[in-house]
Amino acid sequence: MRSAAALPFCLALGGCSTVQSALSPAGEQAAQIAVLTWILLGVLGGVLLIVLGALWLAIRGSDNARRLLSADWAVSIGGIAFPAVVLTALLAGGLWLMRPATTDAALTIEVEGRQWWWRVGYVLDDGTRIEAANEIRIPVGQEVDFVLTSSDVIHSFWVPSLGGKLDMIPGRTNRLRLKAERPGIYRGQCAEYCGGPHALMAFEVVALPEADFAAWRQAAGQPVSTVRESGFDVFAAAGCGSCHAIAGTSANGRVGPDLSRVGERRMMAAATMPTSEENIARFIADGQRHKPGNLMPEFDVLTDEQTKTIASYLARLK
Ligand code: HEC
Ligand SMILES: [Cu+2]
Repeated sequence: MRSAAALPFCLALGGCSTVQSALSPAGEQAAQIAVLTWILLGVLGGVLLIVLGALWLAIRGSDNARRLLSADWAVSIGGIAFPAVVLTALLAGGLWLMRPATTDAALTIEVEGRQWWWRVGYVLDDGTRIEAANEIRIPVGQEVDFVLTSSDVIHSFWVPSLGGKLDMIPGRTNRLRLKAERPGIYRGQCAEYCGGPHALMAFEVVALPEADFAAWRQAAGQPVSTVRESGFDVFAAAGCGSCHAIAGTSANGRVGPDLSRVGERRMMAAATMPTSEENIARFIADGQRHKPGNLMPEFDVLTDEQTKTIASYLARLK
């Protein structure tokens, strides 16, 4: 009996790992939410105790206590003034804690929710863009403005360790400011059911020390050097370029993730498996088994040799 009662607590504690937890904030915005959570829990816990105490008095208390409890002034204070003051204070405190930013952040990153992955576009100071997918790199200690859109249905962008969640609504542009206080990998996921493999629609935010981020940004602004290597012709002949783009080549499809630097991303297929030559080959030949319902057709018509050649080419794009 006792162990059965403990079960819900154990399940709840299972959510307290640090990669994806609103209770282990790694940034300013997430810290505000965590503070608000603890304040609400504390104040409302106190109110619950007071109410339970009054209830106990009303049932078990002496006649005197019960008469006191039902006096007009007790009802006015306890039933009207007290809730009005407490709720107003909580609302005001919450609004103040979560006040929106008034200045523009130094870095803007566009994220578009798609069934069932994330298009990522970095807008650089000189106006150029870096295209990516499913992995968002940000500099530690700097505020970043996320510009959130959707190309199909409603998705929701949520990185619990960094901040609140915000819906991505077709036809609308929403903005969310986040800042990571320490380097690390923070997991995010779609928080609005969007059909099919919605549960397999995650992503990672990689927070890099400022110098590392600057170096990556510099490198990522240029087409990768391996694009002329063998493998691209097989990729092109298979028709992959109609859905995928690789910077500096004739592949310029926009239906699927940009593959310009797919080999450098930690995870693929919306953070459902680590990026590797083997996993890329597996996804090409058997992607529907790995992620049922995803919008990339299986290419089981390719020979093993062709699949391997393409996978090895893509894995080297970094
Ligand atoms: C009809 C459009 C289409 C074609 C053709 C297509 N893909 Fe895709 N591809 C997609 C979509 C959509 C996804 C995203 C799947 C997901 O994660 O839900 C994807 C995902 C991928 C990924 C994972 C990328 C990442 O960063 O997560 C790789 C690798 C890939 N495709 C390689 C290929 C190769 C190689 C070919 C040719 C043999 C190909 N694709 C042909 C639509 C396509
Ligand atoms: Cu979703």
